[in-house]
Amino acid sequence: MPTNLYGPNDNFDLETSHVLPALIRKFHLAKLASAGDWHAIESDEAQYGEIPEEFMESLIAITQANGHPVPSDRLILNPLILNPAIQLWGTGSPRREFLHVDDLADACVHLIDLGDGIFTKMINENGRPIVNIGCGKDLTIKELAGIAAEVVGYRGDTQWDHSKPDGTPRKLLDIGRLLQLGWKPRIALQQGMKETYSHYQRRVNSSQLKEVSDQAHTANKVIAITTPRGSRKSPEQRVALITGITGQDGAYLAELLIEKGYTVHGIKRRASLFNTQRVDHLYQDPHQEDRRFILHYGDLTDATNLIRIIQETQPDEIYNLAAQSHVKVSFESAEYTANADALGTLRILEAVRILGLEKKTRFYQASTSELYGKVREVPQSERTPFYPRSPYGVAKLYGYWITVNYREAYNLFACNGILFNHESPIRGETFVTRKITRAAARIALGLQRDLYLGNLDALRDWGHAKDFVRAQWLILQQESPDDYVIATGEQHSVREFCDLAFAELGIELEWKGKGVSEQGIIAGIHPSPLLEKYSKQCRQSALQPGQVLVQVDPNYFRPAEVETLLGDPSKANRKLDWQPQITFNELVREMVTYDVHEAMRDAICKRNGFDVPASCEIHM
Ligand code: NDP
Ligand code: GDR
Repeated sequence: MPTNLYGPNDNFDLETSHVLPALIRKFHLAKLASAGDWHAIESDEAQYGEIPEEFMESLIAITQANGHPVPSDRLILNPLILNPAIQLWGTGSPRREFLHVDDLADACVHLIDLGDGIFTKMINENGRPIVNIGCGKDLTIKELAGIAAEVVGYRGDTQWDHSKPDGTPRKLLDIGRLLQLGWKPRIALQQGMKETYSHYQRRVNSSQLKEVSDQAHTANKVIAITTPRGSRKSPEQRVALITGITGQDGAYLAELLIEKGYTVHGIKRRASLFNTQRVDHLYQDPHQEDRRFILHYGDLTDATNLIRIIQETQPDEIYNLAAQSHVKVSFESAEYTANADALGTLRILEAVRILGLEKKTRFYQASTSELYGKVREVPQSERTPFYPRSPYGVAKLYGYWITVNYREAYNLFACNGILFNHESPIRGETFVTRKITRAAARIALGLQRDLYLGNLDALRDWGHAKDFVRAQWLILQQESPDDYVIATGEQHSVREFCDLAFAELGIELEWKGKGVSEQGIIAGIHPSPLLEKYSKQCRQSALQPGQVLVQVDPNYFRPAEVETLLGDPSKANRKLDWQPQITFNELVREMVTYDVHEAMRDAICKRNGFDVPASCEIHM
């Protein structure tokens, strides 16, 4: 019964070999890469089989780190090549015993020579004529790697890839019987490995000679390189899939990608109404040829549907924007929020894996500043610990980590954008900014009496959604997958947002009272260029100083509040070259202007006798 064997003519194929020959070949190739000897690497590949893509990337990185050029057909813009270290599997802690094959042969001859008498005696003693053949000593895989590196002469870095399984912790045969029978191993491990390595090199060299003599073969030699990640298509050839395309970010992102030439597929939930207002301007008739905007019915809670859509569309980039995105609602629909926001993310990642698209498809996860919740430091960066404060935040925490996990476990190009609040004229009406700008416009035009809000002290880092979707795209265009904070680095309170929004309409607010009794009262009415534009069509409402416009309703408080959020976008500034282009004041002005248009339409209808029913939206 032999232990683990090694020796010349072992299997050196990196996908299927045992650990010892794998270590020899890995260190040998890494040594060649350190010396920039790509001719030898190619000969090695021809002799011992294709070098797996991941390992090839390490070789390219080692070559570059040592200041040597990489052959142009190998030059790939792959993010992983940034790591010039040899990856070894597992933790290195399992223990194994190794025996040189020549020792095995020697032991077998020794046993055969012993004659039948000895074996008959053995059977009589315990009925099992089995002799374990090993060297009787084990060592850790880490120690083995140390010997292999020394034997081969590789002096560069190695890293242990803990995502690969270790297997059985220890394997060591009891060779007491073999020793009793008078045989001892002869070949020390280091010596046996040296001999194995010499043999390994001789085989490559002889195949090299053969190669040189075969002119035709040399001229036509094609070495397979699998570099799906490195060779990216031009934007015009790319296909993107956006979940949550009917939402604020989905609409802006679809617009941006179509502008860049992408074909954009979007997943839309089935509803009894169209619910496509935000993307109607992108609509293309299904009968039109070469459509670049295509919607599919789907839902993040339906795995089979997601698999089918991803299979049909074969996306180069997936942007997972779909979510139950309202923090307050998540306290009321906590389970649904977890299903859509947490498991929904997992379902998409799994679909990519099931369909074998790990190398083709890049994945963006809409992570959020709500992960920081009860903030551990100010401002919050990629290194700030998370402390979510709502079922939404907790569900998104799962989404964040499963994205990181799939990146690490399956080498997926999967990234998190940790986005701070971003708003726009098409922001959902129940988020505080839009609630304020919409109410301000309607109050100014006499369509609404006042506005009820929750926590006026809440501080947020508010940016414009247009700037933020640009960051989402940039994150997927980098050489390597990573996570980024996207924020403006500027903070305002809900109260300040109100001041600015009403001021756009010539309404100066002052705040009186404390806590739930605080009120926003008209301190003065000033000319508003925005309203004056419409003065011919619609009379400005008769607002008076002293009138209460904003009040606090505790129903809008959250069971657990995120009081303050302020992002540190320096990594995105540096690595993505991303900066917001729209200021806070411009954002508020754009939102108020849009809502004045909307309110004006209602006001004109009302004045001309048409019904303008109030929205039934449950206010949050
Ligand atoms: P919206 O609420 O405007 O849009 C959410 C989108 O997700 C909508 O298209 C919605 O469809 C869709 N959706 C919801 N549930 C499901 C489901 N079960 N299956 C399929 N689609 C679903 O969000 P935003 O555009 O503002 O945000 C986009 C993403 O970014 C979200 O994941 C959000 O959590 C996250 N985020 C947003 C920030 C912000 O400030 N805006 C900041 C940080 C993160 P429907 O139209 O049918 O409702
Ligand atoms: P947020 O956005 O919870 O930060 O989540 P929202 O606009 O709902 O609240 C911002 C802050 O304002 C306070 N607030 C009110 N909020 C609402 N909605 N309605 C009110 O009347 C009101 N009064 C005060 C809130 O308490 C809160 O402190 C948004 C969503 O887009 C998430 O999907 C996203 O992940 C985060 O931003 C970053």
